[in-house]
Amino acid sequence: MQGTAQVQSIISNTSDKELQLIGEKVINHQRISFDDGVYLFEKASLPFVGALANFVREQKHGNKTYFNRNFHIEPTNVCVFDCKFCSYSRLYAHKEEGWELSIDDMLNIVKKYDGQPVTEVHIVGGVHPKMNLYFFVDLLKAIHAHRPDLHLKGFTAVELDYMFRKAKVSVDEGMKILKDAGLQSLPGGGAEIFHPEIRQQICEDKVDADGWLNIHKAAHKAGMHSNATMLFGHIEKYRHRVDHMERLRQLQDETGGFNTFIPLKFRNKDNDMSHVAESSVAEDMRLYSIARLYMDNFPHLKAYWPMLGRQNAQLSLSFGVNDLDGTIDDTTKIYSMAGSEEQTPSMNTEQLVTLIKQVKRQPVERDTLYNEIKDYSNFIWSEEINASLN
Ligand code: V47
Ligand code: SF4
Repeated sequence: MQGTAQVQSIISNTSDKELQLIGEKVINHQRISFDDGVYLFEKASLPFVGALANFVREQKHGNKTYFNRNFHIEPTNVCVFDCKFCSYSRLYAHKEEGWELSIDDMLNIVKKYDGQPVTEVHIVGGVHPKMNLYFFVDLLKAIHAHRPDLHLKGFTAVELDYMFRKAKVSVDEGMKILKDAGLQSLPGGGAEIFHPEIRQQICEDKVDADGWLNIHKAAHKAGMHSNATMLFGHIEKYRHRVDHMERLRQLQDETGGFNTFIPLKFRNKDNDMSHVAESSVAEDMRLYSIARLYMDNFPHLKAYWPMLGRQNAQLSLSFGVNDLDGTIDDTTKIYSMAGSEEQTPSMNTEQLVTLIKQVKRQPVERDTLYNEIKDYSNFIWSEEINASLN
Protein backbone atom coordinates (compact mmCIF):
# COMPACT_ATOMS: atom_id res chain seq x y z
CA MET A 1 0.00 0.00 0.00
CA GLN A 2 1.10 3.52 -0.76
CA GLY A 3 1.99 5.72 2.24
CA THR A 4 1.63 9.47 2.72
CA ALA A 5 5.43 9.97 2.59
CA GLN A 6 5.60 8.37 -0.85
CA VAL A 7 2.86 10.61 -2.28
CA GLN A 8 4.33 13.62 -0.53
CA SER A 9 7.64 13.02 -2.30
CA ILE A 10 5.89 12.70 -5.70
CA ILE A 11 4.18 16.03 -5.01
CA SER A 12 7.31 17.85 -3.91
CA ASN A 13 9.35 16.49 -6.83
CA THR A 14 6.94 18.12 -9.28
CA SER A 15 8.36 21.35 -10.67
CA ASP A 16 4.86 22.72 -11.47
CA LYS A 17 3.76 24.83 -8.49
CA GLU A 18 0.05 24.60 -9.41
CA LEU A 19 0.22 20.81 -9.40
CA GLN A 20 2.02 20.89 -6.06
CA LEU A 21 -0.82 22.95 -4.56
CA ILE A 22 -3.46 20.61 -5.95
CA GLY A 23 -1.54 17.60 -4.62
CA GLU A 24 -1.33 19.22 -1.16
CA LYS A 25 -5.10 19.80 -1.20
CA VAL A 26 -5.71 16.14 -1.98
CA ILE A 27 -3.55 14.76 0.79
CA ASN A 28 -5.03 17.29 3.23
CA HIS A 29 -8.57 16.18 2.31
CA GLN A 30 -9.47 19.56 0.82
CA ARG A 31 -11.81 19.72 -2.14
CA ILE A 32 -10.24 20.53 -5.52
CA SER A 33 -11.92 23.25 -7.59
CA PHE A 34 -13.30 23.29 -11.15
CA ASP A 35 -10.13 25.05 -12.35
CA ASP A 36 -7.97 22.48 -10.52
CA GLY A 37 -9.83 19.71 -12.35
CA VAL A 38 -9.24 21.29 -15.75
CA TYR A 39 -5.59 21.93 -14.84
CA LEU A 40 -5.07 18.29 -13.93
CA PHE A 41 -6.48 17.18 -17.29
CA GLU A 42 -4.28 19.70 -19.13
CA LYS A 43 -1.01 19.37 -17.27
CA ALA A 44 -0.75 16.38 -14.94
CA SER A 45 1.18 13.29 -15.96
CA LEU A 46 -0.32 9.83 -15.52
CA PRO A 47 2.16 8.91 -12.73
CA PHE A 48 1.25 12.11 -10.83
CA VAL A 49 -2.55 11.76 -10.90
CA GLY A 50 -2.27 7.99 -10.64
CA ALA A 51 -0.26 8.19 -7.40
CA LEU A 52 -2.72 10.66 -5.86
CA ALA A 53 -5.76 8.64 -6.94
CA ASN A 54 -4.27 5.42 -5.64
CA PHE A 55 -3.52 7.14 -2.33
CA VAL A 56 -7.16 8.27 -2.01
CA ARG A 57 -8.47 4.86 -3.10
CA GLU A 58 -6.33 3.07 -0.52
CA GLN A 59 -7.28 5.53 2.22
CA LYS A 60 -10.97 4.91 1.52
CA HIS A 61 -10.97 1.21 0.68
CA GLY A 62 -7.49 -0.28 1.26
CA ASN A 63 -7.01 -3.07 -1.25
CA LYS A 64 -10.68 -3.99 -1.36
CA THR A 65 -12.14 -4.36 -4.84
CA TYR A 66 -15.86 -4.92 -5.03
CA PHE A 67 -17.92 -6.89 -7.49
CA ASN A 68 -21.45 -8.20 -7.45
CA ARG A 69 -23.23 -11.18 -8.91
CA ASN A 70 -25.82 -9.79 -11.24
CA PHE A 71 -27.38 -10.27 -14.63
CA HIS A 72 -28.92 -7.92 -17.14
CA ILE A 73 -32.29 -7.83 -18.84
CA GLU A 74 -32.60 -5.68 -21.96
CA PRO A 75 -36.34 -5.46 -22.71
CA THR A 76 -35.81 -3.97 -26.19
CA ASN A 77 -33.24 -2.28 -28.40
CA VAL A 78 -35.94 -0.36 -30.24
CA CYS A 79 -35.59 3.29 -29.33
CA VAL A 80 -37.33 6.54 -30.18
CA PHE A 81 -34.09 8.44 -29.67
CA ASP A 82 -31.17 8.76 -32.02
CA CYS A 83 -28.01 9.16 -29.97
CA LYS A 84 -25.09 9.50 -32.35
CA PHE A 85 -22.78 7.26 -30.30
CA CYS A 86 -25.23 4.38 -29.94
CA SER A 87 -24.51 1.19 -31.88
CA TYR A 88 -27.20 -0.76 -30.18
CA SER A 89 -30.56 0.83 -30.79
CA ARG A 90 -32.82 0.44 -33.80
CA LEU A 91 -34.99 3.46 -34.47
CA TYR A 92 -38.69 2.83 -33.94
CA ALA A 93 -39.18 3.34 -37.71
CA HIS A 94 -37.06 0.18 -38.28
CA LYS A 95 -38.37 -1.78 -35.34
CA GLU A 96 -38.50 -5.06 -37.28
CA GLU A 97 -34.66 -5.08 -37.06
CA GLY A 98 -34.72 -4.96 -33.27
CA TRP A 99 -35.99 -7.14 -30.44
CA GLU A 100 -38.91 -6.66 -28.01
CA LEU A 101 -39.29 -9.01 -25.06
CA SER A 102 -42.61 -9.80 -23.42
CA ILE A 103 -43.01 -10.02 -19.64
CA ASP A 104 -43.00 -13.82 -19.97
CA ASP A 105 -39.74 -13.70 -21.99
CA MET A 106 -38.14 -11.59 -19.28
CA LEU A 107 -39.46 -13.77 -16.48
CA ASN A 108 -37.91 -16.75 -18.26
CA ILE A 109 -34.54 -14.96 -18.16
CA VAL A 110 -34.98 -14.49 -14.39
CA LYS A 111 -35.91 -18.17 -14.02
CA LYS A 112 -32.62 -19.20 -15.66
CA TYR A 113 -30.96 -17.93 -12.47
CA ASP A 114 -33.19 -19.86 -10.07
CA GLY A 115 -31.03 -21.45 -7.38
CA GLN A 116 -28.01 -19.35 -8.33
CA PRO A 117 -26.61 -16.85 -5.81
CA VAL A 118 -27.15 -13.71 -7.91
CA THR A 119 -28.22 -10.67 -5.89
CA GLU A 120 -29.23 -8.13 -8.51
CA VAL A 121 -30.99 -7.78 -11.84
CA HIS A 122 -30.13 -4.71 -13.91
CA ILE A 123 -32.95 -3.80 -16.31
CA VAL A 124 -32.09 -1.30 -19.02
CA GLY A 125 -32.79 -0.90 -22.72
CA GLY A 126 -34.01 1.30 -25.53
CA VAL A 127 -37.00 3.62 -25.20
CA HIS A 128 -39.90 1.80 -26.86
CA PRO A 129 -43.12 3.82 -27.14
CA LYS A 130 -45.32 0.81 -26.42
CA MET A 131 -43.45 -0.33 -23.29
CA ASN A 132 -45.03 2.15 -20.91
CA LEU A 133 -44.93 2.80 -17.18
CA TYR A 134 -47.62 0.19 -16.43
CA PHE A 135 -45.87 -2.47 -18.55
CA PHE A 136 -42.79 -2.00 -16.36
CA VAL A 137 -44.91 -1.99 -13.18
CA ASP A 138 -46.19 -5.43 -14.22
CA LEU A 139 -42.65 -6.59 -15.04
CA LEU A 140 -41.26 -5.46 -11.67
CA LYS A 141 -44.15 -7.08 -9.80
CA ALA A 142 -43.74 -10.34 -11.72
CA ILE A 143 -39.98 -10.54 -11.01
CA HIS A 144 -40.47 -9.58 -7.37
CA ALA A 145 -43.19 -12.20 -6.90
CA HIS A 146 -40.99 -14.89 -8.44
CA ARG A 147 -37.81 -13.95 -6.61
CA PRO A 148 -38.26 -11.43 -3.77
CA ASP A 149 -34.58 -11.58 -2.70
CA LEU A 150 -33.37 -10.12 -5.99
CA HIS A 151 -32.51 -6.39 -5.88
CA LEU A 152 -34.30 -4.65 -8.76
CA LYS A 153 -32.09 -1.97 -10.29
CA GLY A 154 -33.61 -0.48 -13.37
CA PHE A 155 -34.21 2.19 -15.95
CA THR A 156 -32.00 5.09 -16.93
CA ALA A 157 -33.26 8.62 -16.36
CA VAL A 158 -33.84 8.72 -20.13
CA GLU A 159 -36.27 5.80 -19.99
CA LEU A 160 -37.91 7.20 -16.85
CA ASP A 161 -38.32 10.71 -18.25
CA TYR A 162 -40.07 9.28 -21.31
CA MET A 163 -42.31 6.85 -19.42
CA PHE A 164 -43.39 9.44 -16.84
CA ARG A 165 -44.18 12.06 -19.49
CA LYS A 166 -46.14 9.55 -21.57
CA ALA A 167 -48.13 8.39 -18.52
CA LYS A 168 -48.71 12.05 -17.57
CA VAL A 169 -47.43 11.60 -14.04
CA SER A 170 -44.96 13.85 -12.22
CA VAL A 171 -41.44 12.58 -11.57
CA ASP A 172 -42.25 12.14 -7.86
CA GLU A 173 -45.47 10.25 -8.61
CA GLY A 174 -43.80 8.04 -11.22
CA MET A 175 -40.98 7.21 -8.85
CA LYS A 176 -43.44 6.23 -6.14
CA ILE A 177 -45.40 3.99 -8.54
CA LEU A 178 -42.21 2.14 -9.56
CA LYS A 179 -40.94 1.92 -6.00
CA ASP A 180 -44.24 0.45 -4.84
CA ALA A 181 -43.94 -2.12 -7.66
CA GLY A 182 -40.52 -3.21 -6.35
CA LEU A 183 -37.90 -0.93 -7.94
CA GLN A 184 -35.02 -0.43 -5.49
CA SER A 185 -32.38 1.63 -7.28
CA LEU A 186 -31.48 3.35 -10.53
CA PRO A 187 -28.50 2.64 -12.79
CA GLY A 188 -26.41 5.57 -13.98
CA GLY A 189 -26.95 5.51 -17.74
CA GLY A 190 -28.14 8.30 -20.00
CA ALA A 191 -25.96 10.99 -18.42
CA GLU A 192 -23.47 11.07 -21.35
CA ILE A 193 -22.06 14.63 -21.17
CA PHE A 194 -24.35 17.14 -19.50
CA HIS A 195 -22.97 20.34 -21.05
CA PRO A 196 -25.34 21.54 -23.81
CA GLU A 197 -22.46 22.35 -26.19
CA ILE A 198 -21.81 18.61 -26.43
CA ARG A 199 -25.19 17.14 -25.53
CA GLN A 200 -26.81 18.95 -28.46
CA GLN A 201 -24.36 17.30 -30.83
CA ILE A 202 -24.46 13.73 -29.54
CA CYS A 203 -27.96 13.22 -28.10
CA GLU A 204 -30.03 16.34 -28.55
CA ASP A 205 -33.46 14.70 -28.41
CA LYS A 206 -33.32 13.00 -25.02
CA VAL A 207 -33.64 14.34 -21.48
CA ASP A 208 -31.27 17.23 -20.73
CA ALA A 209 -28.90 17.65 -17.80
CA ASP A 210 -31.43 19.22 -15.45
CA GLY A 211 -34.02 16.56 -16.28
CA TRP A 212 -31.49 13.76 -15.64
CA LEU A 213 -30.36 15.27 -12.33
CA ASN A 214 -33.93 15.95 -11.26
CA ILE A 215 -34.92 12.30 -11.73
CA HIS A 216 -31.97 11.10 -9.63
CA LYS A 217 -32.81 13.70 -7.00
CA ALA A 218 -36.40 12.42 -6.87
CA ALA A 219 -35.14 8.83 -6.55
CA HIS A 220 -32.87 9.85 -3.66
CA LYS A 221 -35.75 11.72 -2.04
CA ALA A 222 -37.87 8.57 -2.32
CA GLY A 223 -35.16 6.65 -0.42
CA MET A 224 -33.53 4.94 -3.39
CA HIS A 225 -29.86 4.98 -4.32
CA SER A 226 -28.49 5.45 -7.80
CA ASN A 227 -25.33 5.53 -9.91
CA ALA A 228 -24.00 8.13 -12.32
CA THR A 229 -22.09 7.66 -15.57
CA MET A 230 -20.12 9.88 -17.94
CA LEU A 231 -19.51 8.95 -21.57
CA PHE A 232 -15.98 10.18 -22.28
CA GLY A 233 -13.34 10.16 -24.97
CA HIS A 234 -15.21 11.51 -28.00
CA ILE A 235 -15.76 15.18 -28.89
CA GLU A 236 -15.91 16.61 -25.38
CA LYS A 237 -13.22 18.96 -24.06
CA TYR A 238 -11.65 18.74 -20.61
CA ARG A 239 -13.89 21.53 -19.27
CA HIS A 240 -16.99 19.54 -20.31
CA ARG A 241 -15.79 16.55 -18.30
CA VAL A 242 -15.18 18.70 -15.24
CA ASP A 243 -18.54 20.45 -15.67
CA HIS A 244 -20.22 17.02 -15.76
CA MET A 245 -18.47 15.90 -12.59
CA GLU A 246 -19.18 19.24 -10.88
CA ARG A 247 -22.95 18.93 -11.45
CA LEU A 248 -22.92 15.42 -9.99
CA ARG A 249 -20.73 16.44 -7.05
CA GLN A 250 -23.17 19.25 -6.23
CA LEU A 251 -26.20 16.95 -6.28
CA GLN A 252 -24.33 14.43 -4.15
CA ASP A 253 -23.60 17.17 -1.58
CA GLU A 254 -27.34 17.80 -1.45
CA THR A 255 -28.73 14.26 -1.32
CA GLY A 256 -25.89 11.77 -0.65
CA GLY A 257 -27.86 9.28 -2.75
CA PHE A 258 -25.23 8.25 -5.30
CA ASN A 259 -23.27 5.06 -4.72
CA THR A 260 -20.93 4.94 -7.66
CA PHE A 261 -19.45 7.01 -10.45
CA ILE A 262 -18.91 5.04 -13.66
CA PRO A 263 -16.90 6.64 -16.47
CA LEU A 264 -17.81 4.89 -19.74
CA LYS A 265 -15.21 4.90 -22.50
CA PHE A 266 -16.69 5.78 -25.91
CA ARG A 267 -16.38 2.88 -28.40
CA ASN A 268 -16.66 3.75 -32.05
CA LYS A 269 -17.84 0.68 -33.94
CA ASP A 270 -21.01 0.85 -36.08
CA ASN A 271 -22.41 4.18 -34.98
CA ASP A 272 -22.75 7.71 -36.35
CA MET A 273 -19.54 8.71 -34.56
CA SER A 274 -17.34 6.00 -36.02
CA HIS A 275 -15.06 8.66 -37.49
CA VAL A 276 -14.15 9.81 -33.94
CA ALA A 277 -11.00 8.06 -32.69
CA GLU A 278 -11.17 6.23 -29.35
CA SER A 279 -9.11 7.51 -26.43
CA SER A 280 -5.80 5.84 -25.48
CA VAL A 281 -5.49 3.59 -22.45
CA ALA A 282 -3.20 6.17 -20.79
CA GLU A 283 -5.86 8.85 -21.26
CA ASP A 284 -8.50 6.49 -19.83
CA MET A 285 -6.36 5.91 -16.73
CA ARG A 286 -5.79 9.66 -16.32
CA LEU A 287 -9.54 10.13 -16.44
CA TYR A 288 -10.22 7.47 -13.79
CA SER A 289 -7.56 9.06 -11.59
CA ILE A 290 -8.90 12.59 -11.93
CA ALA A 291 -12.46 11.35 -11.38
CA ARG A 292 -11.32 9.76 -8.10
CA LEU A 293 -9.81 13.09 -7.01
CA TYR A 294 -12.71 15.28 -8.14
CA MET A 295 -15.63 13.13 -6.97
CA ASP A 296 -14.58 13.29 -3.33
CA ASN A 297 -18.11 12.66 -2.06
CA PHE A 298 -18.75 9.55 -4.20
CA PRO A 299 -17.78 6.49 -2.18
CA HIS A 300 -17.08 4.25 -5.18
CA LEU A 301 -15.50 4.48 -8.62
CA LYS A 302 -16.43 1.69 -10.99
CA ALA A 303 -14.76 0.41 -14.15
CA TYR A 304 -17.25 -1.37 -16.33
CA TRP A 305 -15.06 -4.22 -17.55
CA PRO A 306 -17.21 -5.42 -20.47
CA MET A 307 -16.54 -2.06 -22.10
CA LEU A 308 -12.96 -1.44 -20.96
CA GLY A 309 -11.65 -4.96 -21.51
CA ARG A 310 -10.32 -7.26 -18.80
CA GLN A 311 -6.67 -6.18 -18.76
CA ASN A 312 -7.45 -2.46 -18.72
CA ALA A 313 -9.99 -3.08 -15.98
CA GLN A 314 -7.18 -4.72 -13.98
CA LEU A 315 -4.96 -1.71 -14.66
CA SER A 316 -7.67 0.72 -13.52
CA LEU A 317 -7.41 -0.77 -10.00
CA SER A 318 -4.13 1.17 -9.64
CA PHE A 319 -5.74 4.41 -10.84
CA GLY A 320 -8.51 5.02 -8.33
CA VAL A 321 -11.03 2.32 -9.27
CA ASN A 322 -12.38 0.10 -6.46
CA ASP A 323 -15.28 -1.69 -8.18
CA LEU A 324 -15.45 -3.92 -11.22
CA ASP A 325 -19.21 -4.30 -11.57
CA GLY A 326 -20.54 -7.80 -11.80
CA THR A 327 -20.32 -11.25 -13.24
CA ILE A 328 -22.44 -10.40 -16.22
CA ASP A 329 -23.55 -13.00 -18.71
CA ASP A 330 -23.69 -12.72 -22.47
CA THR A 331 -27.02 -10.91 -22.65
CA THR A 332 -25.29 -7.50 -22.40
CA LYS A 333 -25.13 -6.29 -25.96
CA ILE A 334 -24.58 -2.54 -25.75
CA TYR A 335 -20.79 -2.79 -25.70
CA SER A 336 -20.12 -5.77 -27.91
CA MET A 337 -22.17 -3.97 -30.56
CA ALA A 338 -20.10 -0.78 -30.07
CA GLY A 339 -16.76 -2.51 -30.61
CA SER A 340 -15.55 -3.63 -27.20
CA GLU A 341 -13.05 -6.48 -27.48
CA GLU A 342 -15.29 -8.30 -25.04
CA GLN A 343 -17.50 -9.80 -27.74
CA THR A 344 -19.02 -12.26 -25.29
CA PRO A 345 -18.78 -10.30 -22.06
CA SER A 346 -19.02 -13.12 -19.63
CA MET A 347 -16.93 -13.85 -16.53
CA ASN A 348 -17.86 -16.19 -13.74
CA THR A 349 -17.08 -15.42 -10.11
CA GLU A 350 -13.84 -17.45 -10.06
CA GLN A 351 -12.55 -15.63 -13.12
CA LEU A 352 -13.42 -12.19 -11.77
CA VAL A 353 -11.88 -13.00 -8.38
CA THR A 354 -8.73 -14.26 -10.12
CA LEU A 355 -8.55 -11.13 -12.26
CA ILE A 356 -8.57 -9.01 -9.08
CA LYS A 357 -6.08 -11.24 -7.23
CA GLN A 358 -3.66 -11.23 -10.16
CA VAL A 359 -3.03 -7.52 -9.45
CA LYS A 360 -2.77 -8.11 -5.68
CA ARG A 361 -6.06 -6.53 -4.70
CA GLN A 362 -8.62 -8.02 -2.32
CA PRO A 363 -11.81 -9.28 -4.04
CA VAL A 364 -14.98 -8.71 -2.03
CA GLU A 365 -18.44 -9.63 -3.24
CA ARG A 366 -20.99 -6.93 -2.44
CA ASP A 367 -24.69 -6.38 -2.88
CA THR A 368 -26.10 -3.41 -4.81
CA LEU A 369 -25.84 -1.15 -1.76
CA TYR A 370 -22.23 -2.21 -1.04
CA ASN A 371 -23.01 -4.40 1.94
CA GLU A 372 -20.20 -6.96 1.95
CA ILE A 373 -21.32 -10.51 1.18
CA LYS A 374 -18.09 -12.49 0.96
CA ASP A 375 -14.37 -11.78 1.18
CA TYR A 376 -12.41 -13.86 -1.34
CA SER A 377 -8.94 -13.08 0.10
CA ASN A 378 -8.21 -16.75 0.67
CA PHE A 379 -9.44 -17.98 -2.69
CA ILE A 380 -6.71 -19.92 -4.50
CA TRP A 381 -6.99 -19.86 -8.24
CA SER A 382 -6.05 -22.65 -10.60
CA GLU A 383 -3.85 -22.60 -13.69
CA GLU A 384 -6.99 -23.39 -15.64
CA ILE A 385 -8.74 -20.19 -14.50
CA ASN A 386 -5.55 -18.19 -15.13
CA ALA A 387 -5.38 -19.50 -18.66
CA SER A 388 -9.06 -18.74 -19.32
CA LEU A 389 -8.36 -15.03 -18.72
CA ASN A 390 -5.72 -14.70 -21.45
O1 V47 B 1 -26.04 5.77 -21.31
C1 V47 B 1 -23.92 3.72 -25.38
C2 V47 B 1 -23.36 4.07 -22.93
C3 V47 B 1 -24.86 3.64 -21.29
C4 V47 B 1 -21.90 3.57 -26.21
O2 V47 B 1 -25.35 2.00 -13.24
C5 V47 B 1 -21.82 3.69 -24.81
O3 V47 B 1 -24.38 0.16 -12.66
C6 V47 B 1 -19.54 3.58 -24.96
O4 V47 B 1 -25.24 3.26 -18.12
N1 V47 B 1 -19.55 3.51 -26.31
C7 V47 B 1 -25.78 2.56 -20.72
N2 V47 B 1 -20.63 3.68 -24.18
C8 V47 B 1 -25.04 1.61 -19.79
C9 V47 B 1 -24.92 2.13 -18.38
C10 V47 B 1 -24.39 1.28 -17.29
C11 V47 B 1 -23.56 0.22 -17.57
C12 V47 B 1 -23.11 -0.56 -16.49
C13 V47 B 1 -23.47 -0.33 -15.20
C14 V47 B 1 -24.30 0.74 -14.95
C15 V47 B 1 -24.71 0.99 -13.53
C16 V47 B 1 -24.77 1.56 -15.98
O5 V47 B 1 -24.02 3.03 -22.24
C17 V47 B 1 -25.48 4.78 -22.08
C18 V47 B 1 -24.26 5.30 -22.80
O6 V47 B 1 -23.58 6.23 -22.00
N3 V47 B 1 -23.07 3.79 -24.34
N4 V47 B 1 -23.23 3.58 -26.54
C19 V47 B 1 -20.71 3.50 -26.97
N5 V47 B 1 -20.72 3.45 -28.30
FE1 SF4 C 1 -31.73 4.97 -27.20
FE2 SF4 C 1 -30.10 4.73 -25.10
FE3 SF4 C 1 -29.16 4.18 -27.59
FE4 SF4 C 1 -29.74 6.71 -26.88
S1 SF4 C 1 -28.11 5.39 -25.94
S2 SF4 C 1 -30.35 5.69 -28.80
S3 SF4 C 1 -31.49 6.46 -25.51
S4 SF4 C 1 -30.76 3.05 -26.47
